[in-house]
Amino acid sequence: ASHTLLKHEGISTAPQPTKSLVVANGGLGNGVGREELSTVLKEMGEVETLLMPPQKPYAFVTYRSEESAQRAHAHLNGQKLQCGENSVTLYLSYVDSVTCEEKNSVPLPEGLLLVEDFVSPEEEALLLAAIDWSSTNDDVTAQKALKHRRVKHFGFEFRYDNNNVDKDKPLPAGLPEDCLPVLERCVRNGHINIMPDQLTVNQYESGQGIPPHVDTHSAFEDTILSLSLGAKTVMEFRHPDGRLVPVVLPGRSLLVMKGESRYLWTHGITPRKFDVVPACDPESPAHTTSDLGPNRNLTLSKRGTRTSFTFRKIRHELCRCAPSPSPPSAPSIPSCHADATRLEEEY
Ligand code: AKG
Repeated sequence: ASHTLLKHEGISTAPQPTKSLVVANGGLGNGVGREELSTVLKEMGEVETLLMPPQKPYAFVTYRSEESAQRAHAHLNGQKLQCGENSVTLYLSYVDSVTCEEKNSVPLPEGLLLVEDFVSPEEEALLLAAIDWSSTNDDVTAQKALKHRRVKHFGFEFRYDNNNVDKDKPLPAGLPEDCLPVLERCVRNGHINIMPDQLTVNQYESGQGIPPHVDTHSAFEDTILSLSLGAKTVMEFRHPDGRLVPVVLPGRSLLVMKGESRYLWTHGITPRKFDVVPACDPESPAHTTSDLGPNRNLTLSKRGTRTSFTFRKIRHELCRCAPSPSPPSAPSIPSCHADATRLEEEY
């Protein structure tokens, strides 16, 4: 294990006992949750820090005393740890220092804003109750069960076959009345300067998601609002140059996409049952899971049912966005000239 850690991860282990250990196979990237690992480590003594770098198969633990570290080494090395349905064998080695490659904090894409607690729990309940998923009014709201979620549309149907809206065919159902106070607040607070007239409600069960896409430039105006209700999820923003910014969307938060975040970056939700999110730290809320100082604690968060309300304003004139500044080697950038921007099959 020591050889592999050095060769593949650049972690050199110490020949003598120290207070810190690397726990090979005990990482988030191996499906090990913070709670489970922390529980067994704490049984060996007082834990000072537990670092779980994202996507890595290992974790680092530092004990208050060397005796505790020795106890952990003696009792946990080679032991199995059960994490849900997953069983892993832990291998522990001493390290002189805990070096977690420090990444600079990743800024949100230009034009992206996340407003936490934008609606109250009462408003959330009201909005969720306003959506009737029983299939009796399928036609009115163009309800569809897609491959990885179900959707309903109000105002205008968004069509996934041509990634567009039929602007001359409004749906019989306008936006639900319960949305109005929320939308008025959006206008009042300057998140959008005109009332939206189109709403897509997406409902995702655990394990579901939405392919990365840019909302069709010619179909909608600049600002797109997405209200998250129910369980939190992680939405991934990708720049054509390869940058990836995963953004945690807590329940009752409002995501405002304008400018580059709306026109250039794709957004999508990977279908999976767990997300890597910052461990609860009320003192330093973090929205991007790439925002990893060496002391950023991460954990696995089990997904539940999430319902999002995406509000948009239909565009009646040509989109005037600037051509995308793509390097020749970059993947094709969604632009007005390449409006079909869903990159994966929806059905
Ligand atoms: C869409 O419907 O096009 C979305 O991007 C939905 C986003 C969300 O679920 O927040």
